[in-house]
Formats: sequence, C-alpha cells, structure tokens
Amino acid sequence: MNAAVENPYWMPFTANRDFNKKPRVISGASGHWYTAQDGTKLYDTFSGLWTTGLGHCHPKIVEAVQKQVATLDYCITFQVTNDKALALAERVTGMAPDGISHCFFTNSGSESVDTALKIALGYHRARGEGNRTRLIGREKGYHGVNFGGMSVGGMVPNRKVFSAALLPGVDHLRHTLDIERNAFSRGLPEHGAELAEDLERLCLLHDGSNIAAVIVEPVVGSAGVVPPPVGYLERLREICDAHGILLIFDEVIAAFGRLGEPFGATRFGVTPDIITTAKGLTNGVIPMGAVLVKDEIYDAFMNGPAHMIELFHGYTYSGHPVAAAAGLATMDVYEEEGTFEQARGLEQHFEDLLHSFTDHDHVIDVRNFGLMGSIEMASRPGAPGQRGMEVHKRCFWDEHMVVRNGMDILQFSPFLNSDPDEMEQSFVKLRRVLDAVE
Ligand code: PXG
Ligand code: PLP
Repeated sequence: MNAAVENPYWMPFTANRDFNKKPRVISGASGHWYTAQDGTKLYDTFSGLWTTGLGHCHPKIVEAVQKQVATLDYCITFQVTNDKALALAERVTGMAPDGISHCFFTNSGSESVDTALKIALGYHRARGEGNRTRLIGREKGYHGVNFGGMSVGGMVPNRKVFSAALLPGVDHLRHTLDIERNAFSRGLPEHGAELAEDLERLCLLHDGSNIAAVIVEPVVGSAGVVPPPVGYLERLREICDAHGILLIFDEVIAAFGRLGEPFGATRFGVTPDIITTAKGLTNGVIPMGAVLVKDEIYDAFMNGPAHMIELFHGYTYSGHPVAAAAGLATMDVYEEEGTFEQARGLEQHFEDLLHSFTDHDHVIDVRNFGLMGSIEMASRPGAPGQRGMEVHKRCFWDEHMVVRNGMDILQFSPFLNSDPDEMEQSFVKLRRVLDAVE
C-alpha cells in the first residue's frame, strides 16, 4: 500500500494529513538504529517512545518472548494465573522501596494510571473514609489518555475537546516550569519548592479529609521534561502525610533506569504510596504496565468473605504470559548488564551535550535530569509547533535520525546503554538542523 495515496491507519497523536504527504515508515530495528522501509538506517534519540532503554531487538528479550509464545501463549487471568506473571510481580516488587510489595498488572501507562486512581478510592472506602474522593493532579501533567488519567492530567490539547466529560472533583496544582527564574538549570532547578504549598491551599479549600490522592510525575516527561524544583517532592510528601492523602508517582517514564535507579522514588529518596509504571517494564517489546502499592493499601482490601473478589477491576490481558516473559528477561538484562549504573554514568555527558545548545538563537531553555532532556525553542510568531515539526522532519529525512518534538520542545530519551560517541554525533547532526531551520 502506498500510504501517501490512501492510508486507512488513523495514527495516534499524529498530524495524519501532513504525514500522508510523505510517510515516515520504519520496518526494522537493531540496537540503537531503526531501518526505514527504503533501507535507510536511522539513529533513535528517543529510545522508542521512552520505552526501549536497552536498545531494539535485544537478543535475550527476543529469545524469551519466542520461547514463551510457543510454551504458553495466553492464559486466563481471572481466578487463575501463570508462572511468569507471579515471577515478574516478585521481581519488580523486590526492586521497589521498602513497604511496597504488591503489584497489579495492566497493559499500558494509561491503564496503570486509571488502575491507581481506582485503588486509591477503594482504599479509602475500605477504611471507612469513603468521603475521600477528590483527586489532585497538576498542570502540564501527562497521565495517559483514559478518562481518569485525562482528568488528572494537565495538558490542555488533550483535555479541551472532552472538557464536559472529565471526572468531577478533580483539582490541579500549578506546574513548576519557571523559565524566567530557572532557565538553563542543569539538573534540578533551584526555584519553586514553594509551589508544593498549592496542596496545602487545596486542603484548606476542600478540607484535606476529602482528598483521596495526589498524582504527579516525579520528572514531567511528555510536557517537555520539567525536573522538580529542589525540595518540591519532599514537601508534597510531608503535606500528604499531614492530611492522610495518598501520593502517587506516575513513573511510566521514570521507572527502570531512566533516572539511573530502579525508580524515581529511589533516586529522589521520596517514597510514594503508589507507583505507576509501563514502558521500561518490558523494554517496550510487549505492552505491559504495573501498579505498585504499599502494603497498607493492599491489606486494606483484604477483608470481607475470603471467597469474594476484593477489587472489581482487571484486564483480559493483565499479567499476560508473553508480556511477563519479556518483563522478566528485561529485568535480567538490567541486572546482568548493570544498566542502571551505566545510565548514571552517561548523565554528565548527556547534560553537557544538551547544554551546548544554550547559546543557539532558537533556544530559550534546556532542561535535564537523569537521561531525560529537552531543548525548548522559541515558537515562530503565529505558528506554534511549526519550527519543532520542521526540526523533526529534517532530522528524519536529512540526518537520518528520529527526534521527538512536542510542539517546539525537542525531547531526548537516550538509550540507557548509549555509546557516548554515537550520542555526541546525534547532537552534531541536530546542530546542523537547528542552524538550517528558520
Ligand atoms: N503516564 C506517563 C507519565 C506517561 O509518560 C502515560 C502515563 C501513558 O502511557 P501509555 O502507555 O498509555 O501511552 C505516559 C506515556 C512524549 C509522550 O512525547 C509520552 C508518553 C506518551 C505519548 C507521548 O513524551 N508517555
Ligand atoms: N468490551 C467488551 C465487550 C468486553 O467483553 C471486554 C472484556 O471482556 C472489554 C470491553 C474489556 O477488554 P479488556 O479486558 O481487554 O480491557
């Protein structure tokens, strides 16, 4: 099929008409490189979509998936389970902060978020605090596209069309992006911890006893990489504790090495009550997510008649054996190859490369933490997003490189096992593109 002529595929988060004029189609990958349909090799600067930190088609994961699909392809997931799901739950909770020893499987980040919100509401009700129903998100937050995650999310284009259908009883903290005070910060920005006091304000307004949970990304990803101000997450934790509110870290991007640690929670030394994950759980090979919860939360559900279902929630594919096998192989590779330490070792080089763009005419901010980074360009007057899209396309066609843009913000998610020279070359190519675009 010639996608340029007629493309039946309605692509997600894509400018479909523009895409169809000149489709960008990948048909293979190996390690740090994609292969386009015409055979061109393209360097991947985004590890898939924050997913594939170990590189594409890792032989150990490929082998585990091939073996599993020929051994147990699918298994009923309700009232019966499979060996791989059990093993993966043990493995993942074993890496989590102390006191978090149960996990619930989903198939994506969006499902993890909606699952976490439902668990938070069920937990309070089970403890006789059914009045705690309010959910708090944050401006610029991305928590997926299902109704719960969209409601607590704070990205305006994702909410605008569905405004009337958003969950009731949701409030938002202000976002922490402050280019005026924090531009070109290396790592965590200095200013903004006081923004956590927004939560105190909402507790005064609604009374803290009505708030069920607060959900934030420890480092904002989708909205353009916004690391938390120094002290901000610690303060959120304190306020949640003072009011009995559950703190949810949405670690769909942050977990599994992106911040040089198993979790953002372990990197920041701030332990939330619930952690949502997906992406790096299987290196992106098979869709899967996991929601990790503190023991008190799990225990609160474990009452009533023992033959009864405790949580009326689950997906046909929760704990899918092939996904779980991919997850187990991924965890093996992280451990055997020392991936998280390797990622930590790449941080300085990555930071230096990103910040070498500080003086570029188009650039108004550079932000980074762990192996998450962004270069924010000024928008063209009257045409927000146009410059970013042009950079994306020129990178693809002229420099053979996949670069992710969110409007005029370029986002970078290098491989956790990147070759430092390859990483450097990608930024040499990027500079050529930034010099060439108006
Ligand atoms: N929470 C967070 C923090 C995410 O980053 C999701 C939930 C939803 O996951 P699923 O698997 O349902 O897509 C995500 C996903 C970007 C970008 O350009 C990031 C995501 C999705 C789309 C684009 O940074 N992250
Ligand atoms: N819709 C219908 C008609 C179904 O039968 C099911 C599951 O059985 C679903 C939606 C939910 O699908 P899933 O469990 O894959 O999320």
